[in-house]
Amino acid sequence: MRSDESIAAIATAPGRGGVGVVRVSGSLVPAMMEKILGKRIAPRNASLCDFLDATGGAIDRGIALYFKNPHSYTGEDVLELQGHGGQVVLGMILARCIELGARIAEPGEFTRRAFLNDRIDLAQAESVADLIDASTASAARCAMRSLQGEFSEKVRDLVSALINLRMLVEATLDFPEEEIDFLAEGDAVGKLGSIRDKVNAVLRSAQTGSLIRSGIHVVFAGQPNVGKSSLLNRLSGEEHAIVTDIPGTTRDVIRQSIEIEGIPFHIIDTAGLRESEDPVEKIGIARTREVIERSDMILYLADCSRGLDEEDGKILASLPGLPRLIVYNKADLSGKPAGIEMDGSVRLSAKSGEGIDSLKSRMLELFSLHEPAETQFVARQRHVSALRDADAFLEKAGKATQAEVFAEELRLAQDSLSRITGEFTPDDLLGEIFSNFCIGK
Ligand SMILES: Nc1nc2c(ncn2[C@@H]2O[C@H](COP(=O)(O)OP(=O)(O)OP(=O)(O)O)[C@@H](O)[C@H]2O)c(=O)[nH]1
Ligand SMILES: [Mg+2]
Repeated sequence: MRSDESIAAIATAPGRGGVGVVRVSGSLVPAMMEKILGKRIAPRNASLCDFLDATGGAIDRGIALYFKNPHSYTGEDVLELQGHGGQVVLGMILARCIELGARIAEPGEFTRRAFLNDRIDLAQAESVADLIDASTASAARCAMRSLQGEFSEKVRDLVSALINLRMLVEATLDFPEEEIDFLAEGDAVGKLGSIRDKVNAVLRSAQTGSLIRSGIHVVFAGQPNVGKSSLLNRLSGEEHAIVTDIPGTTRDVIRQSIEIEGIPFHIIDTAGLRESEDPVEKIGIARTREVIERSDMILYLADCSRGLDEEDGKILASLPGLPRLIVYNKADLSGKPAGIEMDGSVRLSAKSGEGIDSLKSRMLELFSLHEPAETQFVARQRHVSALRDADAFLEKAGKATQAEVFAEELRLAQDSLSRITGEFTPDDLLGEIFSNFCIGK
């Protein structure tokens, strides 16, 4: 992948549409413009032009936009040709650009160039893809906030606080005889503590941001016949899962995505857990155990008239230590009111729908997602890990007894944070990040 090559791609989604866009970026753009449009057009003006083939015949007529470097998305010369949105005609325009020396862009290559030319940092570049992939309006708003740089700004604040502290400590290293006094006077330990608090606050936001981006995987577990599939159907509003009064009805893992106050939840209905001799049901139960391991939370369902019995106790003890919510179903049969209990469990009826709102509210509460959308930004697991690493280095710095060690841990913490915005990111990671983008972005 060479940055001195000009790249071209169809930027609009495949299919039919009123308008389709072919985008070109690179140093060949001015020369290409003369050939395709028959003239040079002024930057940042919409020009109605014929798009010409090699013989001078018109392929299409549309709007051409020229962005002169560095004032463009990629920071290079960019030409956008807005033609009619048909795959054949757009393919012909693209082929003409290739004929004139551009090559087909790789996925995310326009955004990668924007990053390499310092138009945006890495967290912002990732939020471009997150905005395109957002599955709820909240996720889109949060991605937009990251794209505007809110998350990057928080990270940069942390980095500059660390740099200040490092300067203080490194000055101490230059005057070793004054070591103790210098650190004490400058309150290095106090400053370290306040930076750690800030790192942890950003970490919590990033964890939430990562859940908003990718959604929360909730697995329904419980004994057979307690109403797991009925609850899935109730929450999704459709009859996805088969419901019968025969215990052991569900065998395959059934997945359905829903939205609660803008947060995506991926609900997974599973085979009821019990000792079974039925070979098919046994496979279903093994699969249940596997998906539980990979989920973010367990919603454990029990029959409200029975409560948690000995068998439930055994099953619960065997489940991994994820956030869990106990739900007592079939409230309609028990005569007890639906709602949230003192211990945080929820009583509801999948059949009548009573108590479903309480359930949704508890699901949000479990992840502190009650008022997320207005201040939140999106984040990725990669960012969460980088913040955790930074915190671990700061913790080690706090235990250091020598100024050299203290300074080194601070440096490592700073490097971890810089991975988020991309000042310190290996090439193969960049390759992986951008390869998940769509073509033309
Ligand atoms: N009265 C009442 N019946 C319910 C309620 N929820 C489920 N049922 C009934 O309970 C039975 C079992 O429901 P399912 O949803 O299939 O239960 P399940 O937990 O998925 O069962 P398995 O797939 O066998 O593990 C069915 O006859 C449902 O109609 C409820 O809230 N009230
Ligand atoms: Mg079921």
